[in-house]
Amino acid sequence: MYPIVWSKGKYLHKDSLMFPLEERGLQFGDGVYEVIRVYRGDMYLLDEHIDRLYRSLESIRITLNFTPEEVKGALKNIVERNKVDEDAFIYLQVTRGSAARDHLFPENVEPNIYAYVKRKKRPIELLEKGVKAITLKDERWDNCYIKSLNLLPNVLAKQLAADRGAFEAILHRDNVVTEGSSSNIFLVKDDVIYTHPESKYILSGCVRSRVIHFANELGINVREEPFHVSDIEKADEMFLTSSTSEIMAIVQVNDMTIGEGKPGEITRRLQKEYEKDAAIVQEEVSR
Ligand code: DCS
Repeated sequence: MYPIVWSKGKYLHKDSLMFPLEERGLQFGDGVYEVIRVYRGDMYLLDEHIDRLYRSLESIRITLNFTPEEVKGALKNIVERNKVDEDAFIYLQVTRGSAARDHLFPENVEPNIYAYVKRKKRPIELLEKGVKAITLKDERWDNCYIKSLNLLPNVLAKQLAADRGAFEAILHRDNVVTEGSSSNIFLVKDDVIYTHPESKYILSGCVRSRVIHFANELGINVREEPFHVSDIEKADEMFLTSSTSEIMAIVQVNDMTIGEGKPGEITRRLQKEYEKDAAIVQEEVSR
């Protein structure tokens, strides 16, 4: 982790940032967060992430005492002050604040906010080869559009996937694929891309929206329509998207091979668009 972090208007050394035991994020998961990708020191899709942060905050009735511009400025400052010039991500978290433990909202308590930057290389090998996924019942609550700190079902799903040698768990409600444990899921059939529509059952991914934009630019048909677990066996291609995984082909689901077992044509075209859009320098990509 880079040493300079930002919290509540102050720039501090990471080891000097302290929160009391009675903190709403720690005790109730009463807060929201964002993970923002940084490529060679440039934040990618920053406005989209900050817009979503404020939507999440509004939906759980937290009023942040910083404007979106102030938060963006603070993030730019930690990138600059830490002289971040390589691939990294920013973790940004807001909670309802520090107060004696009580389920009710505390009065006159200001939210806790902090952000740090951490080095993270692109997952080049996985991007080139694709990953395996499993299907799993979506056991989360009904408000998955909120980027809430309550990630227990997501953590358990991701771990179960890893236990079975897979990278991601594809979640489904009544056999309708919603999203991954930490990604959005897409299926390609007959040159049409399908993904779950924006609704309260998925997190509206910043990369998801960008992929839909890329597909439109490339003249590839996108249908934001639900698809079923049973459609997976007929898929030509599948991929997942997230700020840390970018656009990653899913080449196996449970025991089924998807397409030819390697990233398909449409997935690769979208990956190229992503690299252009994020101004990823070419020598980093050995493809
Ligand atoms: N769905 C869920 C449940 C997620 O947790 C994420 C990202 C996404 C979709 C994709 O959203 P973005 O395209 O905006 O990243 N999860 C972040 C996380 O917790 N770690 O890395 C990314």
